[in-house]
This record gives sequence, C-alpha cells and structure tokens, in this order.
Amino acid sequence: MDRKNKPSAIPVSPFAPQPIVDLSDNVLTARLPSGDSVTVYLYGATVTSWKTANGTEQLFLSTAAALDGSKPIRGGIPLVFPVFGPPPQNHATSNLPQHGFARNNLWEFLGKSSSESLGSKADDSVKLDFGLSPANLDEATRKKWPYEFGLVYSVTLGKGKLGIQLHVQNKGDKSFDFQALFHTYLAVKDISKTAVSGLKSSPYVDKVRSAQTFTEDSSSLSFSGETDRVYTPPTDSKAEKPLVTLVVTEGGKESFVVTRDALPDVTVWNGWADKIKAMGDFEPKDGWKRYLCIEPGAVSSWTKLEAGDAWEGGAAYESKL
Ligand code: TA6
Repeated sequence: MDRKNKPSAIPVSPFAPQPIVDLSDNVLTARLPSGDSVTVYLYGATVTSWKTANGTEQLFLSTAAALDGSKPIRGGIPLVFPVFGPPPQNHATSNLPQHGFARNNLWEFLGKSSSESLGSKADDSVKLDFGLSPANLDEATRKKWPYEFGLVYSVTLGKGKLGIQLHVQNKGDKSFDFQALFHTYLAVKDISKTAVSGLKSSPYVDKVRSAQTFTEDSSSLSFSGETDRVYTPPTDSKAEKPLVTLVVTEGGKESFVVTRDALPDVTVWNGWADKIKAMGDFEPKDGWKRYLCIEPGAVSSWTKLEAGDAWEGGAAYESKL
C-alpha cells in the first residue's frame, strides 16, 4: 500500500564530499572527508602511512627506509608472500629472498571503490585495490618461483580503521604451496609501556629461544627485551577465544584492536636495541622503543592452492587513540 506523502529517497548529493585519491610517481595517497588518510607505495604495495582524522600517525616508518625501490621498505605494512622468513631448503621457495618477492616488486594500482552513502553523509571509507602477477616480475624472479599466480591486495581506509585483505589465485595448471603475512609496524609511544592481550593459551615458536615452542600463559604480553614469536591458535578448545582479536594497550589504555579473518597465526616482533643497531635501514637507532610488529598471517604451515583455486585472508586495525 502506498502511503500518502511518503518522503522521497534522499538523493545522493552530488556535492557530498568524496574521498580524494591521488597516484603520482608510484605513490598513492587517499584521504577521507573525515581527515583519515593512507599512503601506499606501489613498490611492494607497501602502506607507509596511516593517519587518523586528527593526523596521528598509526604506523612506524624508519627514517632510513629505502623509498626508491632498491630494497624492501623498513616499516609500514610490508607484504610477505609466498614465504615467511628465510625460505626452507629443498623447497619451491628456496631460491627466494627472506619474506618472498611481494614486498620488493612493483604492483599495479587496479582502482578504487568507495562506500556510497546516501544523503549528505560523506563517504566513510575507500577501498584501494593493487595487483601483482608474474607479468610484474623480472625473468629471474619468475624462474625462482615458476607458478602462474594472481594477487589482489585491498587496502580499505575507514574512520579510525584500516582493513587489509590479500586474495591469492592459482591461475596455472599445477598446485603451489605458499605462506602469507602482513608485516605491520604499529607506532607506539614507548614499547616498555605497551602490552598485547588475546594470546593466552596460544602455543608460540620463540625465535629468541632457539625456535622452541612454548605456550603463552599470560593474558597480557609485555615487552622487556627482543621479542620474536609466531603464535598459533590454542589447541585446547576450552582456552580463551581462538586467536582472533588482539588488543594492544599502552599505559593500560587501549591503543589498537586487531581482528583477523582466515589468518590463524600472528607474529609479534620487536628487535630491541642490539638487533636494531645492526639494521642499516632502521633509523633512528632508538626507534625500537616506538614500534611493535603485530603481523597476522598464515605462516605456521603451508597453504596448498590447487590449480584454479583461490584463497583470501585479511586483517583490520582499529585505532583507539
Ligand atoms: O616478522 C619478524 C621477522 O621475521 C624477524 O625475525 C625479523 O627478521 C623481521 O621479520 C624483519 O625481517 P626483514 O627481512 O624485514 O629484515
């Protein structure tokens, strides 16, 4: 039944402020009407900056990071694919560099889409898509990992939020195994006042203790030295919720909430003073005090992708600052 004097749909105002997206010199910047912004270098499709509406930088970027494509960018969100860490011997990835080739090759910008919002409400998010395939790799890299793959990486900037999603497609006629991880350098004011909750009861491989496996027994992990751990979901079903939501706090106050989808593992890393001193592209040298890597991934085993199949994994960071 048609009501009398039914209000007409609010037209989408052609003048509602829209996200601004700019690409020049292989650097993409996007800014919402709210002021939230993100910067992505097509080299490695590396997010190098994520700022919330008040202009606060949420990611750590070394001031000595190579931004000229000469080596992976130190900081922001480097992408790890198809192998995490130093590649194993006698494996299809053996000839690849540490953390694979996704972070040290030039991706393509595939386009943007924004969440149209009715009426005068400004667009409250914008999704940026980036692509990488063998066509983007040099011959030498293609020979080192000779598979027909297609990657689409989506970065979604929202109000106080950054979502990242990786879609992996096997476009060839033979299966391949891969690992994938987002190597996110979160900015913190002081690592000694920072803690992470949501890891309790989760097994972890501790690279600082000869890669032995332990079980996290604290509900809040704090930092007093080099930390390099790959956490996997709790095996005991009675344990706390599986490793889905992590909360980073600083001085007891929430700073980030990290959620993950189809990424069962998470690496927690801070190199501390000595490791960072030895990293030529990590500056300033006291910068170890102001970052914490929370790295969602699928890295504790290999994901096999059959010919023609696809896989997707994602994470979202919400700033509470
Ligand atoms: O994700 C942690 C880690 O594997 C650490 O062991 C450390 O090597 C870090 O990555 C940095 O690796 P990169 O190759 O970027 O120097």
